[in-house]
Amino acid sequence: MDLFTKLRPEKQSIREGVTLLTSFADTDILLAEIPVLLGASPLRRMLTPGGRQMQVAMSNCGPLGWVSEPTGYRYTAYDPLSGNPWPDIPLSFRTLAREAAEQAGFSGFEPDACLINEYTPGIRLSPHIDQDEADRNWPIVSVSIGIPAVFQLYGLTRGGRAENIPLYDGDVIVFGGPARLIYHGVKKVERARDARIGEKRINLTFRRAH
Ligand code: MD6
Ligand code: FE
Repeated sequence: MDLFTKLRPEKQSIREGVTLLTSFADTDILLAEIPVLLGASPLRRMLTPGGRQMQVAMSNCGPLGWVSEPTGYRYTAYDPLSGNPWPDIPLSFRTLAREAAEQAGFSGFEPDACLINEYTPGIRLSPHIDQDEADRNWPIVSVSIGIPAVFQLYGLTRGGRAENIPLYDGDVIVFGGPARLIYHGVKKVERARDARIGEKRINLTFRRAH
């Protein structure tokens, strides 16, 4: 069974540099990898530079992983919890990221970092920009798994009114070009249940960090 038999992907341009690929990812395949990845590098709530604990639980796979610490944000080759390298990005993840980027007009995307975010109902992600990556010509490819969430898009400066984009299991957002440095966040997640993972949303963001 190929992608288009099981899924009905559709491409929407949200604004210049932001492409939404609905129902693009076969999340059963992605979910099969998650326990192995999180077994090696468990989810944890990192500390912000302000010294607070983040609500969203995070981990990484790939040659590099994004970490937040009281000293700042950075990409590391080693999981600070274990001292081991982050687990490899599974082939199915890399293929998905490359194909999604291609659909959005970014050819040859080879991520070296994949941040894994986990939300439970009531959790939100405050507006931020992703600017810890060396080459911002590459997009970020973001994959939603499990219960829905509302992604909020702002502008190039903090504040203002958000454009709300509902994201469902299998949806992929590609975020690059003139939109690479726009503020975005995730609204408080509503209570819902996914048959496979329960009251959870998992988000994968693929990046070219170095
Ligand atoms: C999330 N996503 O959807 C959080 N960042 O859980 C992000 O922060 C994000 O989706 C940059 C590009 C795409 C994203
Ligand atoms: Fe982000």
